[in-house]
Amino acid sequence: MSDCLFCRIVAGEIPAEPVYQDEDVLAFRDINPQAPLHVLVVPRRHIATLNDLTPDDAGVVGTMHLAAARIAAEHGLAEAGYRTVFNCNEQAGQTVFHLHLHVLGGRALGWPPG
Ligand code: DGP
Repeated sequence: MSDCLFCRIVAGEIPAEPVYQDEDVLAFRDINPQAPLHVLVVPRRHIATLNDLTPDDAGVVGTMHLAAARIAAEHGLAEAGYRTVFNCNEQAGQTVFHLHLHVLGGRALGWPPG
């Protein structure tokens, strides 16, 4: 989808700071970090929201979580802890409609989120 921001990042048309990639997912630093580590893990294939997942997407969603855990470990956060978040649609604050898993860590994170 040429009008999707994260599709354009995946295609290399818009620069981003990658931290992990494989054949199914790309992870890059959030442009507006909310914690010392704030990475977005996205599927290379366009999926708009969690609501749009099908059973065929189970593998890529698993890969996204494996990437998140790997990134957290590589940044020394496995023991201290970190958070993964999917925002789905407007009331949850989703602003980019290409599925993305936030990986946040490096500070104490409040609960519940706002
Ligand atoms: P969400 O609110 O869950 O849809 O999160 C979207 C995130 O995307 C938000 O934390 C900011 C980030 N973001 C928006 N535009 C860009 C961009 O051009 N580059 C990068 N790296 N991140 C972006």
